[in-house]
Amino acid sequence: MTGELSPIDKAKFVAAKRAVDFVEDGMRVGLGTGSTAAWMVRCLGELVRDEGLKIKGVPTSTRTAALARDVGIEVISLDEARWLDVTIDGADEFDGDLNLIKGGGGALLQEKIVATASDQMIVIADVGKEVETLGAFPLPVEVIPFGWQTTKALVEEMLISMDVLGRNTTLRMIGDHPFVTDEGNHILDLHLSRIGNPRQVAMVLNQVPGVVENGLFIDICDTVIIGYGDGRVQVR
Ligand code: ABF
Repeated sequence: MTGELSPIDKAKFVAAKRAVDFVEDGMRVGLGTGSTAAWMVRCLGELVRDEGLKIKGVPTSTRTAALARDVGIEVISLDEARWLDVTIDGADEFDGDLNLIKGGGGALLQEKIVATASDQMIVIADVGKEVETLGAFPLPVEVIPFGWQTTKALVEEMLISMDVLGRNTTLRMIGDHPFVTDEGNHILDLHLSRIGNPRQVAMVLNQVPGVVENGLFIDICDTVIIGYGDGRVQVR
């Protein structure tokens, strides 16, 4: 499955492989989105096929659902699962308090719902995702298409009132068209450089009419598994 991996892919793979040690027979498992999570789904599929691991997977995006089915994992909806034993997902950044920025892949809404509906949330990430302070990665904010430009202006006003650095906000595009999430929404990317008070920013962002959810995951992640290019893994 792995062949000759680049250091970054090796780091992602070893973190993903270590994470599946936390998955036991009979578990309902939230399946994350992104390239690191994809390695985890593949590793779980191998255990399902080769060791008869019995799990039910709840995907956090249509692309993760397709991959999970491809590798032989039984996929169910969150409504069928109701609650999950563990969710394993990637991240764009994590800090010392295990607060995260997620949503670089545009799946933050389902990811946050699934992660919150889990007894345990495990983040798998290459060491490059670790930061002192969140914010270098643009913060994704999911907004409904109706009046998105007004929503964008209100978000910018809110940032100014909170004296948050940066404040350059862009509509995420795919080619010439706005990116559309699995729920049919758009994503604003907030280029804030550094977010000194992520808990407060997360709370206030969701008060803005038109904002559906933001990519700050505060007090949701329980464990981070960090992969290194030389094959080392650290569980924190
Ligand atoms: C996903 O994992 C997203 O929330 C986040 O953007 C992504 C990280 O992607 P990758 O693992 O490819 O670096 O859950």
